[in-house]
Formats: sequence, structure tokens, C-alpha cells
Amino acid sequence: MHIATKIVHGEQHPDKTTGAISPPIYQTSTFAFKDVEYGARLFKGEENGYIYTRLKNPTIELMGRQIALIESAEAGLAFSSGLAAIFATIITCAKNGDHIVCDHTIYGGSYAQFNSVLPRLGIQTTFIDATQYDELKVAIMPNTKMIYIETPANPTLKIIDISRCAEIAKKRHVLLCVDNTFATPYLQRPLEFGADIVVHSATKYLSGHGDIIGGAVVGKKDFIEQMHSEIAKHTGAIISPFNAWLVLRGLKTLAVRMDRHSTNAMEIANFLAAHSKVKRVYFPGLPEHPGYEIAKRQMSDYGGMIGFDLNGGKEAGKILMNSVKLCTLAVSLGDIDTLIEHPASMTHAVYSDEELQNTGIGPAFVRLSVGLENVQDLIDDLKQAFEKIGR
Ligand code: LCS
Repeated sequence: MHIATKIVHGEQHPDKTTGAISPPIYQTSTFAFKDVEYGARLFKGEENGYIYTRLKNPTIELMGRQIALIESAEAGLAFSSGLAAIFATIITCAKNGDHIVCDHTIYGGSYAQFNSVLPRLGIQTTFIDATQYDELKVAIMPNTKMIYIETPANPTLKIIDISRCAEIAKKRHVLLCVDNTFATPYLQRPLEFGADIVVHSATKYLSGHGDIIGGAVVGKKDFIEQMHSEIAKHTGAIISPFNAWLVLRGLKTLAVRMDRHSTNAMEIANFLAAHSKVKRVYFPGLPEHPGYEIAKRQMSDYGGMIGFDLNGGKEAGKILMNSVKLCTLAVSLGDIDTLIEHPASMTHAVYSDEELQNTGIGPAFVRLSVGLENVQDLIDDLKQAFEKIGR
């Protein structure tokens, strides 16, 4: 089955009791037991059924299964946010005294988790540039449990070769975890390139409408079961059934949305590349992007995220972002609406000046999440905002 068909049908079948095409929302905290013995058997795990929504809920389970299906994974688990999904993943793999190797270009909130939360639990992270494969190999220590990467990475759209990282991870007996939020499984399926675990902020393209916060993890059945039974159900970062349903609803249009995000972004990237006030464009679909060849190999299209540096520095960026009318000045990404933001002072404000410099997130760097509007209208909006910058 083609991925676009899997996305529409997938795990979502008409409801067995009513035939409803749209899956029911099991908006309940608890489930009745037919008798005391049955309740006790459920708790002992001798019988399969529902007890309490923090432990298991049919709508939430369906979200995990559907994302697993389109990621080519054996199993999946839904979470209340992307950061909750990442945290549960790490805590499942690592404990006090363990170590993680992480690419240094990741979402600022993820960076804060690695850099300031995990050390409190005795889990240390070494940040490296995962495109420098020798640097990556050297960073792996006997207590390393995981290599963690984002590709394309937030916010610079850096591309990392998943197969090469997977090769290194296998050789050294560590897990490779890929944050696939920017690409989505429609454009890139890291497990097919040897990754062990994929994490998502479902807040973004998966739900697609900018109306929920959610997350997901997919991988091997044993790993997901361990994560559920040992960590997730005891830490409680559960997405609500209604939000899980909104993700399921959004997912149905993932293929058409990603096609449109990608074509709009390609056109805008070309417009920016030709603009006299733009110094550099970061978009993996441009042949001059250093990760272009790898992106072409591991992605079926280049997605809707673009970065660019302005010739006029931070001041020019401020004027541009304050002057757009159709684009909205806001963080988050992957929405229907085009969003524009300044990573150095917003999504990546937790990075030190030195880290911003190391990762190439300069003061004049602007991030654009290209939405589903008419592309000419978006270009016209950017054009009028560029005119405000002056010469
Ligand atoms: N992973 C990536 C790649 C992200 O971009 C984000 C959020 C997360 C994980 C965390 O997901 P959440 O907990 O928010 O669902 N990225 C954001 C951004 O760039 N702007 O605002 C949020």
C-alpha cells in the first residue's frame, strides 16, 4: 500500500459496533469492571482490557498505532507533548550514570531537557556535530546508551545521514533515536534507514492545524511495551482522548498537506535565494545546501521549513518580522498558517552565545514555517516586508 493510502486508511477502520467512519472519542477517565474478579485479572495482566485512561485508552492507543503504521514501526505510544515523548524515551533507555551523544542542533526545549533536566538524574549528554562522523564515534563511551539526532534539524535545517549514524550506533551497541518532527513519516521514515526509535512532536505537522500539544514515540514492540509498562503509565504524560482524536483527524490529510507545504516552501526558498537582502538560505531542497544529496536520498521531498540570514543583520530581521502581515510572528511550526520567528531570541534562547555560534544560529537568522496559503500571497507579503528594511 502506498504511504498516502496508509495515511488515509491505516489503522482507522469503521467502528465495530456502529460503523462510524470517524473513530470514537473515548472521553472517559475510567472503565467499569464487570465484577471484582475481572478487575483483579486486569490489574494482574491476566486479561486484556481497559482500567483507567492513564494506563490505556482506545482513542489514545489508536493514535500510537496509526503513527507506528506510517513510520513502518512495530509499535507506537502517544504522549501529551513532544518533550514528554522524548523524556519517556530517554528514561526508558538510560539511568543514573549513563550517557547520551546528541547532535548540537536540536529544538531549544529538547536541548534544555538534555542539558539541565537529565543531569539532575545523573544522565550526562555530550553535544557534537553528528555530520562529523569521526567526532560522533569518538564521543561514544562505554556507558553511552543512545545517539540522538534531529534531521532536518530545528532551526537550521541541517541534514544528518541517518544510515551512517545507524551503522555507527549498531557497531557500538547503542540506540539511534531520530526526532522526525520536521520531515514527518510521509517524507522520511528513519526506521527504514536503520534508526531504532523515532520521536515526534505531534503538535506540528502530524496534527497539522496548530490546535493541540502532543507527542509520540515509535519503535520495536518490546521497547514500546517496556516504555509503557515501566515509565509512561507511572509518569502520566498522557495525551487527552480528544487531543488524540484531533491528531488522528489531522493525520488523515498529512500527505496532501506535506505536498503543499513542500511545493510552497520550494518556491519561497527560490524567491529568498534570489533576493538582494538575503545573505543565505537554509533549505535542504536547494542544491547549494550542504545536506542536499543526503536529503535527496533519505527524504521524498524537502518539507515546509526554511531558514535565512539577512544581509542587514538582527535589525533587518526585526523589521522584517514586525512588518509581515499574512505571516504570523509566532513559535511552533507545521501549521496551516505560515509562522515566522527569531530562533536566537525565541525557540533557541536557552542556547548560550557560544552554542548559538557553534550551531550557526546567528542573530540575523530567521525561521519560516511555510503554511498552506497561496504561495504568491506569501511571497507578496514577504516582498512588502523586505521593502520596509530599506537599503
Ligand atoms: N522536537 C522538535 C523538533 C520540535 O520542534 C519541538 C517543539 C519539540 C520536539 C517539542 O515538542 P512539544 O513538546 O512542543 O510538542 N518545537 C517548537 C518550536 O520550534 N517552536 O515552538 C515549539
